[in-house]
Amino acid sequence: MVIASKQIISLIAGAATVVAHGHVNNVVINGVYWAGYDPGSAPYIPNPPIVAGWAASNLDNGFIAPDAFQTPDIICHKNSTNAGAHIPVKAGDSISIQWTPTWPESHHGPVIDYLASCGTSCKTVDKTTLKFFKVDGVGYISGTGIGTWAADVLIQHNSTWLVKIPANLASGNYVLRHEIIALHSAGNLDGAQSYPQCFNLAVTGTGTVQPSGVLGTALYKSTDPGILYDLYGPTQQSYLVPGPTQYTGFPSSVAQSSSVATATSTAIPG
Ligand SMILES: *[C@@H]1O[C@H](CO)[C@@H](O)[C@H](O)[C@H]1NC(C)=O
Ligand SMILES: *[C@@H]1O[C@H](CO)[C@@H](O)[C@H](O)[C@H]1NC(C)=O
Ligand SMILES: [Cu+2]
Repeated sequence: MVIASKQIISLIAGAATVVAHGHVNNVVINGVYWAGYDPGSAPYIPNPPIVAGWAASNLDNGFIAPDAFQTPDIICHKNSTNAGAHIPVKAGDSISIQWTPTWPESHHGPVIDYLASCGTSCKTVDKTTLKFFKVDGVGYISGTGIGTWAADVLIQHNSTWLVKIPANLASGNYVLRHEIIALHSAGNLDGAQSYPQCFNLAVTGTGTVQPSGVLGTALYKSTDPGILYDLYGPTQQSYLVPGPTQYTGFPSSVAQSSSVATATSTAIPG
């Protein structure tokens, strides 16, 4: 009985902390809603839904700090494990990635999307072998003072970010690594906050491009100019989105808009 009541207490504590920061709740593709992994409930229920979002131990909706950027936690969040299902998507489709409401206004920073080929299966691929290439990366956008950042635009669009799967991307299985980096404390070494979230996609199409990428553990260093960055300084215009250079044959970010889901689907196991 003692153990049972402790479990209840930790469950309540877990639920209570889920208000801060955030995680991706769902994606919407062509009006269809696909659930993500819910770190606030999945660990506590016997048979959590099999979703395309990777499982991770970010129970507090927290972040990866720069001192862990060379560890596997930066790949798809803390102790992440492969999603057991995937979402079919056509090259050229846009994916509306919706975070839990509401991304905190103080957490200005870039929004970055990567893809990595899984080869045969994203369900079984070893995450430490995934090589990520950048699909888009938006940082400072406009305005004086702190100005408007990609994360602010995400808030303006119902906590969603629209990413386009390049039309010329080769078909195959990919992990989509979507990430917000919050810069409110990034002026201090180890002060930036990375919130990576991964989804498995099966991309169909006639494209042929499959850029080479870099390992997740090699994406960033704690001293990169886009990571160690004073958000309260005078030079936002010169902000450099961190990570490898984007493949030039891909469109960069697309115009943002919120997506309204008109149907719901469940991810395909495997
Ligand atoms: C991740 O796994 C390690 C090793 O099992 C464990 O010590 C640590 O507490 C885990 N982290 C979280 C956030 O659950
Ligand atoms: C914002 O997202 C929520 C959750 O998906 C949805 O219920 C609501 O209709 C959306 N609002 C707008 C204005 O799109
Ligand atoms: Cu936060």
